[in-house]
Amino acid sequence: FERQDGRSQKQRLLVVANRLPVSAVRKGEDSWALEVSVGGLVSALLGVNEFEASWIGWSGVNVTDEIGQRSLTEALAEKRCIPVFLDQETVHQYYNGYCNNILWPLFHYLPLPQEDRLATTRSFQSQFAAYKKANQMFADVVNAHYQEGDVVWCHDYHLMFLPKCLKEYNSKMKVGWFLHTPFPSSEIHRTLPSRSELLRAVLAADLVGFHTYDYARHFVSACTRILGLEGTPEGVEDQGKLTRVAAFPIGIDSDRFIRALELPPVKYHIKELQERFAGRKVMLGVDRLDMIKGIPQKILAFEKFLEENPDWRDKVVLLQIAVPTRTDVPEYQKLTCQVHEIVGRINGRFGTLTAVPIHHLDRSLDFHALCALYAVTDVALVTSLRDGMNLVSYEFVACQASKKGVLILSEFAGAAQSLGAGAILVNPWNITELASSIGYALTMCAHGREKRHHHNFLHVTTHTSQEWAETFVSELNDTVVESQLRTRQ
Ligand code: ADQ
Repeated sequence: FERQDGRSQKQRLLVVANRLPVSAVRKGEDSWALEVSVGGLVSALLGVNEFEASWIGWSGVNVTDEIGQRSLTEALAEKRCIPVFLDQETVHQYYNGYCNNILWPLFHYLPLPQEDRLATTRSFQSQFAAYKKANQMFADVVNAHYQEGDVVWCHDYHLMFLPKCLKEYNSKMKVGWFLHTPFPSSEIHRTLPSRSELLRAVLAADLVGFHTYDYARHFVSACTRILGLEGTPEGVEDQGKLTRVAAFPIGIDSDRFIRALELPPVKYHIKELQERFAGRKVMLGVDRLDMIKGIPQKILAFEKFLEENPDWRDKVVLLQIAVPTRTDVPEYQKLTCQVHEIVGRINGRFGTLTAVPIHHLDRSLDFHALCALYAVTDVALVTSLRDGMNLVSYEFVACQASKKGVLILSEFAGAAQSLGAGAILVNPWNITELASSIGYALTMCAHGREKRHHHNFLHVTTHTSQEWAETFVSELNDTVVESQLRTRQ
């Protein structure tokens, strides 16, 4: 990267996301243990080293004392992380309330039940106020660390207000915003009471990015229909100011997965798993335990498959790894119970004294164990009801160079647009179709599997997270130049 002053050095990048890529656990008054967190954004940005990047976000812990805040700030600095300290009430209203109860379901086309909606509407104003307050707190920290020439990259639905707050501080700051979830149809978005304010806040950014062209189109439609602005092929125009809107499909650091398969601990895990499940086909689901991931639908389809295909009952096993998230939210607790109940019923129906058809783990796996699981899998099941992209499908493909297993993929995941030709696409709401896809995948001939795998592997290894980040940042740099040119004209 060539800086404007002619010095050639890495671009300074401030990545701002709700959560830092590490979780902190307090070990003493001034000592902390830091652990890398699980999640799509973290996985995507782990391999990006093209920039001199610092990460700004909430540490996930409530630290009110000065010693704690100072020592955590120092500990995080070693990981190039800068904390935003949010008080408990703000977290409750902003994060649990506005982000997770309103924006997350709505952006995934999941309206809340009517009675919850009424309760939500009553507390809506206070949650939205907390949302804006929290975004302002993020902006304060960004502004304190910003140096001229930096690029600020805001992430996700938690921080839709941030571009506006940052531009109010400094209109010359280069600000990009990227959404990791789908952006829903404008007809869904328009049900949001704060629809206009949120759209205007995002439009303060210089560049707005989405995983797919469809999400970008929905956003532009929302701006034209709700705000009455003009949509152009480049984005959205408001009184001569253009906000660029485009699709930047995310990827993974595929080399990291491919290299991991050669490591002794991963090889050891692979051997163990092969011995453990010898004579059975392995099906795999890896998800955060979230209603958007379609885990009950996946397991019910597997049950239907076993019901209709008794010959397969002792020849196939489904490993479902579901890392719990948002465990304090009642809907998520209900989902966990529901999944446990279905798994228990199926294992009761089809299990034997020596084997059960479903192994369900409520936890996260370390990277090596995850790679080994991907490598021994015959069929991966990604059945999201909606998903911005879905990186699990990419990770599975990266680890399948020798096995060439089959990917069953929801047509409602963004990944369906990139891996669709190499996967079996399904509507996860249609349990019958899903069950027959399982049979199709398990019996697919080697040639069919190879062809599909080749298509997907090529995509996953050429559309990486590095490329995603570089493309976004370089477009952001260009966009600013363009808008400066516009002002001069
Ligand atoms: P997520 O909803 O978190 O991400 P996804 O893209 O599948 O979904 O990424 C999950 C990540 O967490 C993967 O890297 C996976 O390996 C890891 N993970 C999940 N369960 C795990 C487990 N049990 N053990 C260990 N690791 C686990 C959001 C959006 C997605 C979008 C990403 C990136 O919802 O649609 O693809 O951001 O933009």
